[in-house]
Amino acid sequence: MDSGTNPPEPSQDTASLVQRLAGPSTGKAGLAKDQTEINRIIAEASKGSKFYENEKKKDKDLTERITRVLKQRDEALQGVDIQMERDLSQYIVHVDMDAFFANVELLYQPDLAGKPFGVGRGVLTTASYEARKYGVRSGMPGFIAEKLCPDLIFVPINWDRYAENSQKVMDVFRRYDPNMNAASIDEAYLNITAYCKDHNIGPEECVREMRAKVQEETNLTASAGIAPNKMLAKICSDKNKPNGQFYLSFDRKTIVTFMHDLPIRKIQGVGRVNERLLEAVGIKTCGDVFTHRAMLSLMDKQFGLDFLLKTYLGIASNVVQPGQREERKSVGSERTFKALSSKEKILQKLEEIALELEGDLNRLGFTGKTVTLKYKLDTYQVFTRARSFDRWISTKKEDLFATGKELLLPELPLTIRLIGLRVTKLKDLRASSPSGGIKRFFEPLNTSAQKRRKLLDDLEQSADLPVMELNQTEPEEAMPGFYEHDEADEELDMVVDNVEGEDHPLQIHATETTVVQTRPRPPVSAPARAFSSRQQNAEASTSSGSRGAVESRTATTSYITRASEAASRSRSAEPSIEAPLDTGATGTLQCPICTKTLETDNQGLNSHIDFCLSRGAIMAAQTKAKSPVKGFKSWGKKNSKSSHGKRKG
Ligand code: TTP
Ligand code: MG
Repeated sequence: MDSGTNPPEPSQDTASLVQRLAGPSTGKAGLAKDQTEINRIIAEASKGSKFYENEKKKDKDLTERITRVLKQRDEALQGVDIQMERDLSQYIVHVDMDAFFANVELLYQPDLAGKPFGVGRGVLTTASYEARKYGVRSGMPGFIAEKLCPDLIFVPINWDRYAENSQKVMDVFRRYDPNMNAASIDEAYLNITAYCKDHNIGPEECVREMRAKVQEETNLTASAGIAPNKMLAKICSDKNKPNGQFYLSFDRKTIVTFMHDLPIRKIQGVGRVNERLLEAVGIKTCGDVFTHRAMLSLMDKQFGLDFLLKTYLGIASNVVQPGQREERKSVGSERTFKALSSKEKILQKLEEIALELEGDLNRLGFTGKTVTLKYKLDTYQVFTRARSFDRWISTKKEDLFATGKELLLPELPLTIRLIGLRVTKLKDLRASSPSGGIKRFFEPLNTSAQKRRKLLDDLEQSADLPVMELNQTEPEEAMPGFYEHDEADEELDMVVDNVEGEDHPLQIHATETTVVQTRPRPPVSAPARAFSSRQQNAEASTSSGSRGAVESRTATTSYITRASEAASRSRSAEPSIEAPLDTGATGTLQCPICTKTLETDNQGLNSHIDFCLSRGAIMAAQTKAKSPVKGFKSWGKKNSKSSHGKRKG
């Protein structure tokens, strides 16, 4: 450093040092406005002293630290650390059967070919691709599907057929990867790296061959995605549906480009709730995550920067393995019915649930420490009451019923439309048995779609479930903080609401097979009716009860919020679409639900219909005109019945 009288040339380094030497009180009141010259004089006067040298060192250390922090910040925001996790060495495949239940039905009823049909009654499990052109889709209540496509043929569910064909399909998949992960009845993840190496073929050829084998052996078509990880493979399997495959090049640039314009909703774990939340902060596509990375880093807790950056970069797990029993977090059973107020009838339902739960716990080989009672009021608010024990509970119906009753009685009188019991804090009673001895079971885990499948299965009261093992497909990482409301519940509500009759003719039993999410639920609201102060603790409050038990209560109101939002939309004009919609072609299309005119293609229209078909919208429509739903009037004209299947009663 220059030791002459002239001040050193100002530079980034010296400027910070000069500032530092000026001391901590440079902001004091009454000082000259421009401190530059004063600071320079102080720096000059201090020069050469030990104090100066020490301050110089400290300034240098701080400057270096700042440089490191800035580098870390930049790397974090660019996802540099995350990029290190990118592994492009494995060929991961997601394969998904096309219109599975529908195409299986076609095997048995070939005259359905080319016709619009749906499988199911109250709620459709799936629809043929012809029916999809009208907006008819899985999870849609039959009465809505019929409005969208008056010629729709309703085919009853034949669960045994799907299970049998699923087994055949999975057997083919297993030849390509013995460790494949059967993610649901018609889809699986595979790692075909070893197979490709052993057979000296490329991944695309391998998958083409596998799909051809499936078709040869089952007469069913499958679509597949090939990518470096499960998330990407799943997105890709949808790209060329039906009967197609999509290969995503295994290079970073292609992957990031692929992700850039992808709607965030396409990501597993981002449902309607998270989609709306992200949209509210400007994130519609995965590319938007990068644009808003600074904001997201500030809101890490709410949005999960790591998950979103990985998503943006197309980084996810490439570990494919069969599902583990340990992943199970709960076993439960619930029933939806027409609203009930009578104590006797409610208790009768509870007893039935306890019996089903006993069966499920024994079948699956679990016990647990916590019993949770769930009920849904006629206002659609959902509450839970739980009791935890310091011992493994008895899985006998009488004991489960007794605990459920203990939790329920203080709540009465109530008017409820759903009651359920669930056991958590599980113990695997078969944990010590050799793996070959484990009775294989058919139990979709975790995702709401899978839950829905089981719900629908029960809804249709089909035969006992055949033996098959399905595995967890919940994304291994997900957005924290926000609870995706289970849309299956809404669909069932819709169906129950549409069943005429004074009594409760439709009773839906759903064996709960979900893995309880570890992410927190949304803020909860106070229950509609007055509770004691202990009970008013909306967030799973705890207090010691008798026998060392812990009680909790939660309430969710997402139904209500959404219903009121949707109800505020107007739908006065008459719909005008009668003909099937062209897939792919963009044009002016009118939404049959809200009657809005849209510049979109068939896919866009379907997404819009999905949105419009929120429970609230239907409820509002029903209130306006009991039957037929107002706004659907012009579609009610044709009413073709089919010999192939039943129409909703
Ligand atoms: P999906 O693979 O989601 O649908 P799909 O096979 O019918 O059609 P795609 O060509 O789009 O893959 O589901 C597989 C089967 O699971 C489906 O045929 C019926 C059943 N299912 C339900 O029962 N309820 C549901 O909500 C969904 C989504 C599927
Ligand atoms: Mg499918």
